[in-house]
Amino acid sequence: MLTYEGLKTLPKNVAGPSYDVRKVTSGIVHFGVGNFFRAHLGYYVDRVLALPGQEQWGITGVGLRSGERSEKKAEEFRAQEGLYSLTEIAADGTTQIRVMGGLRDYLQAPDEPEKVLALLADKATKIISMTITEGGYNIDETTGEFRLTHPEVKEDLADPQHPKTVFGYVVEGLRRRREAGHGGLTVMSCDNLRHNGDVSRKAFVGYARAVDGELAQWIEQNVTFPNAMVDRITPSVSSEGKAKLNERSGLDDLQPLISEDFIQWVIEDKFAAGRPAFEKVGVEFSDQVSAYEHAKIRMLNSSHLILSAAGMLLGLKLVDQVLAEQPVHKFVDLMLEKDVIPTLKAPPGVDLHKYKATLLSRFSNKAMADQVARIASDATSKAQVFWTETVRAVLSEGRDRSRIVYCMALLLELLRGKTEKGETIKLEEPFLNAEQLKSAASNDFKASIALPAFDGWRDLLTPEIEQEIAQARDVIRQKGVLASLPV
Ligand code: CS2
Repeated sequence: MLTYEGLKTLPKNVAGPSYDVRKVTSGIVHFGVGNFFRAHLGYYVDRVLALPGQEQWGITGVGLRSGERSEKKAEEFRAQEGLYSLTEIAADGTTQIRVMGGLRDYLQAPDEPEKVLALLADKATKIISMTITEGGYNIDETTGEFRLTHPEVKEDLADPQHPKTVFGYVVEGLRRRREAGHGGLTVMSCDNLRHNGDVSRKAFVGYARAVDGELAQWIEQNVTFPNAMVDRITPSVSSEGKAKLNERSGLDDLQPLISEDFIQWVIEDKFAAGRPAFEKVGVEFSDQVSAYEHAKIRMLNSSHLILSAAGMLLGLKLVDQVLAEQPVHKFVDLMLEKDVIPTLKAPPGVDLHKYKATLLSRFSNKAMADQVARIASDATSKAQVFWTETVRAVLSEGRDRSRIVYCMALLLELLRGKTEKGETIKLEEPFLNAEQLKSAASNDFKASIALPAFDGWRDLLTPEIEQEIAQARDVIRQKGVLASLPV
């Protein structure tokens, strides 16, 4: 097992923290300690901690879920005193392995809620960060408002001092902070959302307003919500994957991690209570973040979703395998060239055609073995976040809509939950209820097109377009994905 003591005798091919991990204190509280967070914010924080005078920027992770899996994860983090190894893998298969030391504590909120709230209110906490997934912000795409009717939000609103949701925790923590006179801080979203900071503000202030109008106002005045674009492909790690990573590193790590060697973070420099010296470790500060966010989400994440829907139907497991299918490669390329790039504003100094080429080569990295199922999970929320702007632009500008119509049909087929060969797909759709899942699986086109996946552009769906989607879906069923792609 990986421990402080073990850091003294790491295998030769593994780099360890060059700073004294025990001197690091917690200045960041992070909700949602998944693999992406550990390979992205966790990576940057580890790099920052190696610089002088940064030891106050360690991270305390918070898990909100109860249950066996979450308990096990918490136990493993604690057993390893927050240490974990990251294997970065380049397209040619070369690797770099490093033990990360930024995660200084881990709290299981359902077991120790008061500890979490006290930490959020603590003067030393300067940043509350989160990776709570695209659908996790509880925003109604049609009205753009925070949903106060969500059952768990309703429960928190009925007893705001004993929260369960991230909104309840953060807002109650901020209430205590204000009462203690500890001032505001930064709430920093690390999720793939367009304007993730603005969306967070809407969500947290929306919740706060329902608790206490004055508190909501205090938050608006004292808390900042920087927008950011985050990027690093981080596959899931199965138990076999863990064994392989440990074999390669020579470590006995309970939570080893793999990612590509590419990493990018562009963020607004709006930190209410100070921040780590991120600019010294490769983070880009910009006041034009939205152009980066849009390019990344509309190009990388949107084509990822197409690849994963096609891959699931084809019964393929890995992203590089799907892209190796020529019609799929061609379709994604065409979609980016003809539908996305012409309707997208390039970030300063970025050539979108080159950006596209880099993405396609990142997706083809065999050594990563990135999973189709990972990306296809929560496709309903992802489509709303990743596809909306492109679909809206294509439909409202009267451009050739054959490809986006096909994408919608592909998504409907994925949500039906059957591969081309009729095998059952285990859907992971945490934001669909039983009735919606039933509609998705049915052959009832009207019921499936009513699913929230299409909410971002529902107002633009004419009966004619709906008919085209229904037809495209029939063609996928008759001919299969590869023969039906409009390329
Ligand atoms: C993926 C992302 O889950 C998904 O939908 O597209 O996790 C993707 O790997 C990251 O955003 C890359 O930065």
